[in-house]
Amino acid sequence: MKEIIESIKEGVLQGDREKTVEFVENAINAGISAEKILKKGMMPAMAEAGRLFEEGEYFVPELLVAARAMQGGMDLLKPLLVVEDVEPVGKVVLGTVKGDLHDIGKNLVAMMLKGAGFEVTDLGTDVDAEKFVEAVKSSGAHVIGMSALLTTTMVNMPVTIEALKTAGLRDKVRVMVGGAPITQAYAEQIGADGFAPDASQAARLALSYVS
Ligand code: B12
Repeated sequence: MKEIIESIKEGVLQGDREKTVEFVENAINAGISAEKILKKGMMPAMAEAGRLFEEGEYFVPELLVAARAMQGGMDLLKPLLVVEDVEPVGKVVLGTVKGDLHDIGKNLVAMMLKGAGFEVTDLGTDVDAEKFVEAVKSSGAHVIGMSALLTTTMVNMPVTIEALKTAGLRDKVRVMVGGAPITQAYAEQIGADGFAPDASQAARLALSYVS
């Protein structure tokens, strides 16, 4: 099993989408759980890509192909993590904030939320405050989740919270935030309801809002 997981890591780090997909298929066929493949294989690989980027060994193109390989593997895992055709436990509007194009973490959060039984409206990346507000209005969401990976874009989280207040929706929806630069302290500072450091804890947090 260790070898299969290592091969997945290599596939992502080399940005080889085809190989990554093949290795993930092998892992699934070998009976390794989707959660384990994600947590032990793909997520550490992306963290390693980040480290190599920080050290100047990887550049944006390497990150892009690694992200594409990761997405290829995630597409295979999605149906295994998501519960279909059950009454949703609640509705979540999710997006990466304005100016920010990072979506791997947000996509994982979406998967885990769906796996926990939520109906998720995924607004994608580069989502401005107005779009979040409109989606909350039209979907009647119980929870809104904002993701930011850049210190320059995390400041758009409080902008959305202000827009929710202006629209008279702040009391109707719980706001949770996450992404690499986000902390519990930052969540409190901007008046969000909660923060989670990873996708499984994000799902647990959202469940705590609807139970
Ligand atoms: C992959 C990547 C990219 C890819 C993104 C591809 C994609 N489709 O997402 C590309 C190449 C496009 C990219 C571009 C850029 N990037 Co970049 N990127 C990364 C990298 C290596 C990994 C991010 C990632 O996917 N991590 C894996 C996922 C699983 O983790 P995660 O996102 O943190 O998500 C988890 C949790 O945070 C949490 N979570 C996430 N969202 C949410 C939401 C909620 C509601 C909750 C509760 C929880 C939650 O759960 C997730 C799953 O467990 C990071 C380095 C790093 N260590 O983070 C840099 C990094 C974020 N990038 C960085 C930079 C500088 C850039 C660029 C500006 C580079 C450039 N010069 O062009 C551009 C900006 C583009 C833009 N406008 O957004 C910097 C940011 C520095 C900073 N402090 O602001 C980092 C930290 C690298 C570095 N050390 O310099 N990047």
